[in-house]
Amino acid sequence: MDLLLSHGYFLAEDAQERRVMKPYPPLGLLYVASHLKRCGFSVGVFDGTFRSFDEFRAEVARVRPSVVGLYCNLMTKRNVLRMAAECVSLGVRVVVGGPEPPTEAEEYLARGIDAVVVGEGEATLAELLPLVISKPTKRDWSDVAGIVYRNESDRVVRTRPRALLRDLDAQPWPDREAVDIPAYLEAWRGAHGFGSVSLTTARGCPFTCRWCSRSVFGESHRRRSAANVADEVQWIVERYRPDQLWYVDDVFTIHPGFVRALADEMERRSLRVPFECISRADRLSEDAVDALARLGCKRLWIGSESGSQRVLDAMDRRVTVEQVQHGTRLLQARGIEVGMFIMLGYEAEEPEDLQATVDHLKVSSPDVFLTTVAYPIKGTPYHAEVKGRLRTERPWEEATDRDVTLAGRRTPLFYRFARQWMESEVARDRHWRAGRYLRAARAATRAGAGRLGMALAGGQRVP
Ligand code: B12
Ligand code: SF4
Repeated sequence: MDLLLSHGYFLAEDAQERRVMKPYPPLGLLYVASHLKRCGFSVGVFDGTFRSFDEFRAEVARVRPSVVGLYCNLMTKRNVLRMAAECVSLGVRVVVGGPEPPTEAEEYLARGIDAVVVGEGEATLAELLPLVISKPTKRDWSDVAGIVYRNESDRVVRTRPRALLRDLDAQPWPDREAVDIPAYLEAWRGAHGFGSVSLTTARGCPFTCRWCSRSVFGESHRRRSAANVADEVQWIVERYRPDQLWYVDDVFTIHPGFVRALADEMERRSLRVPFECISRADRLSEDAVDALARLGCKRLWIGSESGSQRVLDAMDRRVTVEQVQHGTRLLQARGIEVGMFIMLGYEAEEPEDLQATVDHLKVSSPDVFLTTVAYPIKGTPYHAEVKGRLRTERPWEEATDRDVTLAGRRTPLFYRFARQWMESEVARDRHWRAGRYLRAARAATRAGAGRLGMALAGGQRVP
């Protein structure tokens, strides 16, 4: 086998993800697999989602591929480094890609990894693989765009950037047959009563939110044609019979004309599959929302982030609180549920901004919202801004960007209380308005405890 592709996500090891139980296979890895197969390479996929690290080790020892290729994001870094070390000890070459490694390529190379792929993996691996396989020790890979590697003199070389794929329709669909999609659907159905399959209609986002990682696609935006997407949906439905889809696009309605064209194309084929997607409130015109409803959109997630315009502007979100509230009304009026992502703890956020967020959540009344505390991801403007204040006690191999704290920011304990207050206070308001007074009283108690905790922990700062 020329290449065994894998990733560092083992569901059994992740208590949080098991609670959520909404697993998807990594689409990017499957895109790389289908592209390379089409180029004539023999490619295997070890999908660790429902398997273990030991099974990965046994698979590599059994198959002895020429190269192992690992997808890595900030959460899976620890496992990916363990997997790479295992391959290196077995004498198997390792190449890594995905959003995380390019930002600290030298660290990965220092651990025996042969090359870090920067950006899209398809064309780069097709060029790099034959060199790694046939001339593993004669390392002059400087002609291969989009990699970082150590040359024969042990010098780290970063080659010129790889041009992005121009025609997404010309790419094969992700190689879903290389993984066990029915097992994913079963996991979903066991936990939620319905099963979901993911796909994407586009790559990249041209917006510039300061905390968002765009290490793979930069600020590009390219999309597939509506007919090509509808062909894939039709195939997924016939092959796997999912109950819903998830379009993983960064901003699904970025181009309202596309959503309209996709709705027309699907109607022509009498295809209507419920789905979830993510978008921005400023890309939700009446027209776009009509098309979403025609397509069968069940829930749209908005990156609302904050109810304070000051904080949104500091994030460079380029959206107003009113746009979020207006978009939410439009969607709910068409029977589409709204989910919101809320971020606490961004730079310069004060308790009055948190209050503004609670007020905003009460006014807009999303069907569901998820809170997270801001963490600076390497390679983003936010990370560059606060770099000097990052603190972590773990060695590089073990620390993810989520383990760092920020000197001068309120403590993690404060944000634990703030999330409790925010979630309970919004729940209290909702129960009260629905006449569920007992539940409102219980939520009020939890909200009060959160408020008290915030007051007690609010004076402390991370040293
Ligand atoms: C869908 C998604 C999820 C889903 C599903 C993940 C999955 N298994 O597919 C869920 C909700 C579970 C998720 C969770 C998280 N996610 Co997420 N997610 C995404 C999202 C929106 C789309 C991923 C995708 O399919 N992209 C499309 C494919 C085509 O792109 P790609 O995966 O990058 O693949 C290309 C290249 O990376 C490369 N490549 C891929 N694999 C390989 C392998 C090799 C060997 C090589 C050489 C190259 C290569 O080639 C591919 C094709 O060109 C991205 C944003 C984005 N636009 O990519 C964020 C993103 C990947 N997520 C991110 C984050 C932070 C998370 C979480 C940590 C959030 C959290 N909960 O705290 C968790 C981590 C969970 C985990 N244990 O892994 C960040 C990663 C940042 C970073 N530096 O690591 C991103 C980039 C969002 C962002 N802009 O900040 N996520
Ligand atoms: S957060 Fe969303 S809109 Fe902002 S840059 Fe990232 S993908 Fe684009």
